[in-house]
Amino acid sequence: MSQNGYTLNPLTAAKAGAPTDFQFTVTGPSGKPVTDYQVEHDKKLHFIVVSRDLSSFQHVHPEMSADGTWSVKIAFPAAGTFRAFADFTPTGGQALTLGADIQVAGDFQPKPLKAVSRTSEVDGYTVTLDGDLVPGQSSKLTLNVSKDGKPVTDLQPYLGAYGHLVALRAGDLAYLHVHPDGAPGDGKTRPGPGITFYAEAPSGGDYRLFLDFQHGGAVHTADFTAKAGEGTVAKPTAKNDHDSTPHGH
Ligand SMILES: [Cu+2]
Repeated sequence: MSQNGYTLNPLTAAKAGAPTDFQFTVTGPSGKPVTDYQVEHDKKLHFIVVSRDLSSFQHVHPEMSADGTWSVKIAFPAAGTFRAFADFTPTGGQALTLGADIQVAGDFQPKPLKAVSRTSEVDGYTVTLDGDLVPGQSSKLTLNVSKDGKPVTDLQPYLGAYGHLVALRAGDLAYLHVHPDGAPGDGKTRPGPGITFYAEAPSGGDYRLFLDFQHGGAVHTADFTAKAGEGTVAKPTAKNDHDSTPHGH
């Protein structure tokens, strides 16, 4: 929750159920709330709230008042522990992602992690995942969007991109660094069906991927569970009988 002198401070006691006004500040090295931010992907601050069991995901854009207090309507769907991530760049500083846990009182029934899958169905769309997370290095992931069996080729720009991907490690919710490949209007990035990213998985293991994309005037969120290391083939340690077979590196 603290890095480079910047700290995320939740101010609201969260409750399960109806949307509530959730407030927080980001304090800077001076100890005062930060009020000057650089715009990244059309917004000064991106706020991501997930349940610790990774079954619930929200990506929202709070409004800041003049004193640096951020507010956003959030519904916590059930009791449990949630993690909030604030993704921002203070003016003149480095990009930061700060995280804080939010406790929501009540009976808590953790859900098991969704099974590993390359397909996600959301709002009548089918999204498939090509590519593999590779432990310890950047790897290319392409998400292909289709509807009614046809590739979607008129995705709408949302926050300066055709898609936004958030990737979290199951178990500790480590937040991965993800870069989009290209941007709308750059002359080479097409509005679907494929949306390409480069993601860095810090280790092997299970990850949850959440893709926000816009089509038909609405934002949709597809989710996947992916295993880092799956699909990579171990280097043979000895000469074998299949030297003509290419290995998947
Ligand atoms: Cu955002």
